[in-house]
Amino acid sequence: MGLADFITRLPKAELHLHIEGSLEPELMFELARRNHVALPFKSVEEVRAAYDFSNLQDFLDIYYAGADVLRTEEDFQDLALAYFRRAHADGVRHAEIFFDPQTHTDRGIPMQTAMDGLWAAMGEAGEELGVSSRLILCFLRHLDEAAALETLRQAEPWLDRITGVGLDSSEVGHPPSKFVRVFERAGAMGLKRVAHAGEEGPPDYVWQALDLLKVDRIDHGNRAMEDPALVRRLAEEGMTLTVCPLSNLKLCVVDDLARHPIPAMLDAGLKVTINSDDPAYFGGYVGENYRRLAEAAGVDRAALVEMARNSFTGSFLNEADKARRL
Ligand code: ES4
Ligand code: ZN
Repeated sequence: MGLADFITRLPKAELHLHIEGSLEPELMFELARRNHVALPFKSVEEVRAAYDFSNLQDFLDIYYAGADVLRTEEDFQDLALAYFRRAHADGVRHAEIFFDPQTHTDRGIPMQTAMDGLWAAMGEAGEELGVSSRLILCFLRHLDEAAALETLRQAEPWLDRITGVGLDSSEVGHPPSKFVRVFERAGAMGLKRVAHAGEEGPPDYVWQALDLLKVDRIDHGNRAMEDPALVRRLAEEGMTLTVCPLSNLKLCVVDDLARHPIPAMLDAGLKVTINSDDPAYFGGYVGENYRRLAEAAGVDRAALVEMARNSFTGSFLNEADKARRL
């Protein structure tokens, strides 16, 4: 069997996916038209040409601008359903999706609009595609602690729909320590905890995510490899890392997929998973991330299987559902 078919047939979970980052330029134009929103681009080609990033902030500026076309419950539902269809075609059986409520509430879109649209799509994904899913509410770390606490308070009516909280956006200068009380409260509410750490930020931010935020997973974690004591800690704890190869390439976290840290992470005994992060912006969904990494970095099929297994064991499914989905 060829590599592409092998990867498609491998049962996978996706654990690091920003739903707003799955907004393809075609849907962006459709929603702009539907909602009478002016876009700073004339064509789909012009949008794609703008996706040439030097770092995380370059990307975030355009990602937040794109999200402005999302106005109604139906928009969020269409967005998420399009993601689930593509993920399903790649052999994804379970997806834990991030959303950034502050990106929407700060422009006057009520929390309920995103919550109902995403929830409707999650129901359809389960019924029509057999793809199970969970929702993770992310706090924007460039905003302050009070804003994150207010967001958590606003989410209270939907706690039955939310599995966990995460921390994303501009990393450097916004350490995990800024959100200790937010994550404490989320933990007390029974929510799982994850945080982006060590994408652009130093290994110390990964230590903080573990020790101060008490995270259940680390999102990215690439720069943990600079600190041998941290690598030992992550390996001993069996901590799942949600790594995103094409994101790392597009945001210049790595200069060449052939030098991606995943092979070294696996050698160190880390529980690595492969994910797409913001697939509409970074050039590929999860299958493409597996394929490009395997081809460029010489990761063999046994290692691909190991990472696909890690995606289930590191998921927030209960043990019976993990076994059923695998
Ligand atoms: C993100 Cl790649 C990445 N890093 C941090 N925050 C984000 N939000 C959406 N994509
Ligand atoms: Zn991310």
